[in-house]
Amino acid sequence: MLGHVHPDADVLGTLLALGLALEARGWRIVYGGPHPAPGALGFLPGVERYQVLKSLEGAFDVAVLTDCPNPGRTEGLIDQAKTAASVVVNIDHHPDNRRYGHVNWIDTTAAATGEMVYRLLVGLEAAITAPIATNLFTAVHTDTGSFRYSNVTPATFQIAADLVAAGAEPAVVSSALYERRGAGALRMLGETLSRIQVSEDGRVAWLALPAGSVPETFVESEELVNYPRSIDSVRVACLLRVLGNSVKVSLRGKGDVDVQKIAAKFGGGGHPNAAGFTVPGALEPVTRDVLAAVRAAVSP
Ligand SMILES: [Mn+2]
Repeated sequence: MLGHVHPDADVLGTLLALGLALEARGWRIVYGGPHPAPGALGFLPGVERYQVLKSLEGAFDVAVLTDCPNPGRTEGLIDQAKTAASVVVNIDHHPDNRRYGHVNWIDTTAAATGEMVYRLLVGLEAAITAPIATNLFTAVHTDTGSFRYSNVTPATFQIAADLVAAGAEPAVVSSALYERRGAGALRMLGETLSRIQVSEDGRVAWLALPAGSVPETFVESEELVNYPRSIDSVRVACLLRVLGNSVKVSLRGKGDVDVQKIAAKFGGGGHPNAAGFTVPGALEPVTRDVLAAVRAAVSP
C-alpha cells in the first residue's frame, strides 16, 4: 500500500482501509510512502504501521496506489514498484490521472477515493470493521471539506451513513481533525491570516508565506487556503509558500472557475475546485505570475 508525497487523509484512509480488509483475508501488507503520516492523522486506526519508504525491498505480488494522479509524486517508488511487484493498481478520482498502473480504476465522479474503496470493499464482500469505517469516513470527510464542497452527492451521504453504521464516529473524527490545536497555533493562525491580500475587484485572495514565516507542520495542518476562499466575493483563493528554491501553490475555486486548468499551465493538476503545483523561483515573481494567470481566468 503505497502513498505519495505528503499523504493526506484520503491517501492514508484508503490505503489503511484496503490493507486492513486484505489482511483479514490473509494477505501480508506493507504500508508506506516517501513521507510520514502527518501527526494530525495519528488517530487513524493502523496508521502506526505506515512507514517512510525511500526504496522498496523485496518482491511483492501487488502494489496499490490510491489518490495518486501522478507517478512523479512518489519520488521514484512507482518505478521501483513496477520492478518489485507484478501488478500495480492505481485507484483514484483525479481527472488528470496519468494511468500509470497495470490496473487503472479512475472515477472522477467520486468525491474521494474513500468512496471508491468503500464500493470496492462492498463488492469484495469484505467485513467493514470499525477501524476500516473510521479510515474511510475520514477520507470522505476531509476530501469533501466536511461534506460542504460541490463534489458531495447523495452517494457520498449514503456511504457516510453506512460507515457510521459500521462504527465510524463523526464527532470523534471531527474533534481529532479540528479541535486539537495548541493555543500558540491559534495565535499563529491569527497572525498568518493578517497577511491575506485581496484584489481590487475582490475576486482573488491570496496568502503568500515567505520562507521560515511559519513551520511546515503548521501549514500542513491548518489548510490555510480555505481562509481566503471563505471571503464572500472571492472566486479563486491562492496559498503560496516557499519550499527550498521553489514555491508551492495551492488554488481553490468557488463556482465556475476551473482552477485545475490554471494549475495545468504551471505543470500541476488536481480537481476543478482544488488544484496545485510547485514551480522553481522566488516568492515575489512566482506570486506575480500566478496572480496574472488567476486574474485572466476570473476576468468576466
Ligand atoms: Mn482525494
